[in-house]
This record gives sequence, C-alpha cells and structure tokens, in this order.
Amino acid sequence: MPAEYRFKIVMLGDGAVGKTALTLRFTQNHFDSDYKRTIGSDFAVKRMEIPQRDANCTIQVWDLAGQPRFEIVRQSFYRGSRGGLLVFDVTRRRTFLNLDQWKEEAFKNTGRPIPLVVVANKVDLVESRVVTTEEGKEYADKNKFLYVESSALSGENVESAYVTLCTMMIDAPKTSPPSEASSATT
Ligand code: G3D
Ligand code: MG
Repeated sequence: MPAEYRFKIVMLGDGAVGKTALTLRFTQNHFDSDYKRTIGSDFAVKRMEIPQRDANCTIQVWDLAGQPRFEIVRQSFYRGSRGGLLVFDVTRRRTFLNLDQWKEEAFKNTGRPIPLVVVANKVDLVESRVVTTEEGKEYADKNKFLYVESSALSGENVESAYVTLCTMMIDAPKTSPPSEASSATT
C-alpha cells in the first residue's frame, strides 16, 4: 500500500513570473492567457502518485494574488505550509534577484526553513532569456533547494516541479510545526 501524504504548499515569487499559470497548468492542464489575473489567496488541490517514494501525495496549492499589503493575509497564506515553489522569470533578472526576499518571508512566516524548489519559468522565451541555467542552479545549490526549468506555456516540466517538491517534503525531517499559540505571539 502506498503511503498517503497531504501537504499545503505556497507559490512564491514576484508578480507576473507565472505562478498562476503554473498552478493552472498543473491542476487543470491548460494555459489560458485570459484567466482571471487573481485567484486571491485561494487554493487548488491535486493528488499525484510519487512512485519514487511509493506514495500518493495530495497537495493544496496556495497562490497569492499581487503584493499583499496586509500582514494578516500573508500569515494565513503561509500558515501550515510545508513547502513552496520559488518562481522567477528567466527573461527578467530582477525576479531572480528577489528570490532571497521571498525565501526570507516564507521562512519567517512558517517559523522554519521549509523545502523549496527553485523554478526558472518561461524557458520557451529562448530569445529574451537573460538568467542562465548555471546561475539558477548555483542559487539553488547554495541554498540546498532543488532546481527545475519550466514553461507553463508549453507545459514542459510543470508537473515535475511539483513532484520534485513532494519528494523533498516527504524526505524532510518530521519536525512538528510551531504551535498556534507560539506562532500567534510572533
Ligand atoms: P503571476 O501569477 O506570477 O503574477 P501569471 O504570473 O501566471 O499571471 O503570468 C504572467 C504573464 O506571463 C501572463 O501573460 C502569462 O500568460 C505569462 N506566462 C506565464 N508563464 C509563462 C511561460 O511559461 N511562458 C510564457 N511565454 N509566458 C508565460 P499576460 O500576457 O497574460 O500578462
Ligand atoms: Mg497570479
């Protein structure tokens, strides 16, 4: 019998890097340039098989719209999340340089270093690419994250980004999350 896992994960990264497009591609297998720009701090759910771990993994993918102004919105977004995709756009260097800020915010709000997968998105835009594979990999290695190059447009490696994160979360040491009481005081 495969083991059953259930994880909440968060989509992290600057505006327009493709967080919503990746989520829709993964959960509904379509790419729609006319979708609603925001799905709020709403979530989508998907169950996957992870044969490498003899497991099934149900993930609740939280995608936060825009830059949330209110700390309280961000707290509920992060609360209980066990991992995340740290997404940047390979055609915009600034989105790559900002990954550290997203990482810090996630660690601060979850109270611990959760597993993250660095996702270099929009690799279909070969002509306008400015961040190289080597740079992306180096950043991921330095932080002990895994690295995937994807295109929500073509679908390339989208599932693989989420599967990779699931294997990391399954393998992560089972430390109990901070209790509600202690996290409420921070
Ligand atoms: P966000 O949720 O991170 O803010 P979105 O980003 O998912 O809304 O994507 C922002 C824009 O990038 C959208 O274009 C979307 O279609 C496009 N996009 C997302 N992923 C890819 C990709 O892999 N390749 C290409 N070529 N484009 C992508 P619009 O024009 O609707 O703003
Ligand atoms: Mg979005």
